[in-house]
Amino acid sequence: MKYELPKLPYAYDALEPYIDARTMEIHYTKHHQAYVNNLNAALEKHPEIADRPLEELLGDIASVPEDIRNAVRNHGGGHSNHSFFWTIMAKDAGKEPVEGSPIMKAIGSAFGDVAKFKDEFGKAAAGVFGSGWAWLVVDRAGTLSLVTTPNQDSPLMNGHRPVLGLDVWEHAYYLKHQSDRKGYIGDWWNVVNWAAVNDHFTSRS
Ligand code: MN3
Repeated sequence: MKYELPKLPYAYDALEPYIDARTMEIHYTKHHQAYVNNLNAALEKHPEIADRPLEELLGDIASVPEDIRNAVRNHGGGHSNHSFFWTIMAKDAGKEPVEGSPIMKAIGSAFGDVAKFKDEFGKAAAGVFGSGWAWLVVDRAGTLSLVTTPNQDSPLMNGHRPVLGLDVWEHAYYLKHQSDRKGYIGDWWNVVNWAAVNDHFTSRS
């Protein structure tokens, strides 16, 4: 089985003016495609694991043959992270979770309120040194937790189920925001698809 780019659920310009069309196009057709291609190339060397779900490989990375372990970690993680990332953004997304929704209640319990959560998440995302991701996850204890991962490491590697995630690699924002990562983070909240985030939170995989 070969991995393929998932269909982008909106046009490249759908997230304007917060995320520009050129960045979306390059991010999806070049960066994400490269992760897919490199993941497929790695798995070709070990057809005996090629049919195991990617989530399972990332969740038990030590079980991946050593000669392709880093490739699966980096490119499998990249494919998994980006496939997730596209789903939690949308055109004309609501700027706040629906009042009374499960995700809003859980954020309230864990962080106080949505404004405090956004502040903490934004600080975590801004504080990632170099390239990586900020995540809201359901941790092993079943509670909401804020984590960051370096490079393309997947939260699945730590037994965390992602609910919300933000790519803070420069390739995600440099054309529009240059070195202003905080400006990118602030803009990004305008395109967060809270209905999808709620779906990720309430689905039990
Ligand atoms: Mn990226």
